[in-house]
Amino acid sequence: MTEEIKKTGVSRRAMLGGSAVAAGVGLMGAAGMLTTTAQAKTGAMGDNEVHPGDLDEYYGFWSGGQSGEVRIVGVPSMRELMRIPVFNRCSATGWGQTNESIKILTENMLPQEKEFWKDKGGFPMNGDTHHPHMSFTNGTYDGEFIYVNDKANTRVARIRCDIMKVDKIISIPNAADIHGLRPQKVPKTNYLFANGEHRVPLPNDGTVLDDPSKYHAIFTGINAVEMEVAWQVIVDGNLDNVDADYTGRYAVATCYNSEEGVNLEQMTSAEQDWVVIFDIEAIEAGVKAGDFKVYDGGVPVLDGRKGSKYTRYVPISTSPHGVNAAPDRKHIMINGKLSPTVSVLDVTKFDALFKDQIKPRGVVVAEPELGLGPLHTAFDGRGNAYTTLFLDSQICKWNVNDAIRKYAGEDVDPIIQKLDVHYQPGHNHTTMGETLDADGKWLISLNKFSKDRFINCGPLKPENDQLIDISGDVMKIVHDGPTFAEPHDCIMVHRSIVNPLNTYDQEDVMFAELQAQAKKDGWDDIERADGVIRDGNKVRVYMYSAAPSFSMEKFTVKQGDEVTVIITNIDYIDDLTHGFTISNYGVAMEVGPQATASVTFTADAPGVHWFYCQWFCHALHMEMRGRMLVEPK
Ligand code: CUK
Ligand code: CUA
Repeated sequence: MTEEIKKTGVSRRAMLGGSAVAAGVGLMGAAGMLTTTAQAKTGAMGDNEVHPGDLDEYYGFWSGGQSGEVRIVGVPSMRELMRIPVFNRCSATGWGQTNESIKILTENMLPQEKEFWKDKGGFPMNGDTHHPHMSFTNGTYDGEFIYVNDKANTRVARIRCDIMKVDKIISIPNAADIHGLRPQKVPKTNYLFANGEHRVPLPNDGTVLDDPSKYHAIFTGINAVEMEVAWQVIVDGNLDNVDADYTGRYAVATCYNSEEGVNLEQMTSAEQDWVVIFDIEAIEAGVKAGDFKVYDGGVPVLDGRKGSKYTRYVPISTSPHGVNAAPDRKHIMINGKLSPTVSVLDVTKFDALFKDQIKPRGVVVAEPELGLGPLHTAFDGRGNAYTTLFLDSQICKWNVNDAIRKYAGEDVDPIIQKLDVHYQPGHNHTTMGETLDADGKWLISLNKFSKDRFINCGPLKPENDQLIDISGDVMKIVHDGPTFAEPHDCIMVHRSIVNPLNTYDQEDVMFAELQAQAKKDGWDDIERADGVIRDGNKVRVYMYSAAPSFSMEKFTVKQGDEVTVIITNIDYIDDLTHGFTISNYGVAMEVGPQATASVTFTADAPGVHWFYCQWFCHALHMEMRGRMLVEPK
């Protein structure tokens, strides 16, 4: 989130050096000045203490931004518990190297992507995850899946919460650079809504180049069960963030750059941009009626530009950013970014809007002025909203009903408290706050800059996630937590909802192909598969592992063979993961308890190559090793 900085032309350092407010005011006008500031002192460190041996009450799922991963963080202790590789290459687990992960990374690529990546390793090694969200049933989390976008390579991934590994990655055709992503909440997550942020020609095959008037932004509905694109909608402007409502019928996306410009000046010239409201039922009817065209990927693309029956455009001050549906089922917050306001939309007015009984702005029921740079809003389930103010480096707590009363002309101040955070917050989140079960216990502020909060670790500084106790009347910061690039967003889910397995299930679908191959190669049970199968220059090496040894102490192949090593970990107790590393071959993978994993490589280097278990598993872990003997040609 650096739009403000680019717009003002002020360097990050200058922004942080106290001129943030000045720059912001210059940018937004005097109207952006704060009116009231009920500054509360922070303190009371330790309120979030989780003593050794005690467990956290919430699972936090943090996106990893340009690291391409998703992280599991215990809340309120803020301990990082696990990293889930998604779009990145992971040296520890072999994600991006094992045959199983490569299949997931490549099986749903578009034909032209396959062609492009053919000589470049087969798939991209990077990703940019912004928005992790759990699947819903009846408006609250159901513990099944986490979905996350990849802005860098226009993909969406799904993580299985039983094993905390990715099981599906899909490429989104026609769109460019998926940013906003949200699951449908009611009746359940049938759809994921995905915003293609950047505008590109349709099709983007080189026929149209420097003619931005022919570029489009695309909104995508993904069938979340099958993980395939259901339909797409062309919109005016570009798309930023998106949320789904609590009726299941509508999705709302922010648009900055309604000007459809291609440089900063053009993108921020208009006073107003808009949000686009999508009528999902109307879109489904349009697909049924054949009211679409087909470009890449064989998916129906409907025209949702202004005047379409599938969408409505509600004018909002320039460059709105975050979209957040409140747990009152009724209100959706549009965060102003370059405007000091949050616009509150009333979902119950959307029907009338689509019937053209009211003007687009008629769905706006409040627009409180909160401070400089509102980006995202969270909720406590008690009628209060918490908005990050990027430029002011504050969280503003305000009352939604009071804001509505004020908009209607009453003399009330909706702002309850402003709390300094350190520094420049992007997203913020409350425990269960993006569901009907918002419980108002904890608020996290994901701050883009840590500046002086930690000892210096070089020019690249960590970010700073601050945990805030919101259970009382006054917000209190209780913890600073440094993070590596770049958690844009997170969710915090009560631990009663998430129930991961302790060991794999050998019958799991992810092992089906390996089991079928083992059967063909003569083993009824992959747990006992142990031997070398030669098939021309293709060699399959089966072994199993039980602490502290592999079933094979050596195997022999010929230089130039294409070798696939297939390992089943037959240990079935908790916490007994083995690994398989071949030295000087760049090969390493995780083999979890009761899991089977495989890796394929060419045995180019002759000689003796030790393979060893790289996951500390036993007192004799160092001895858990064997030799690959590669005969020279
Ligand atoms: S965006 Cu980064 S702070 Cu990608 Cu959700 Cu708002
Ligand atoms: Cu097995 Cu270390």
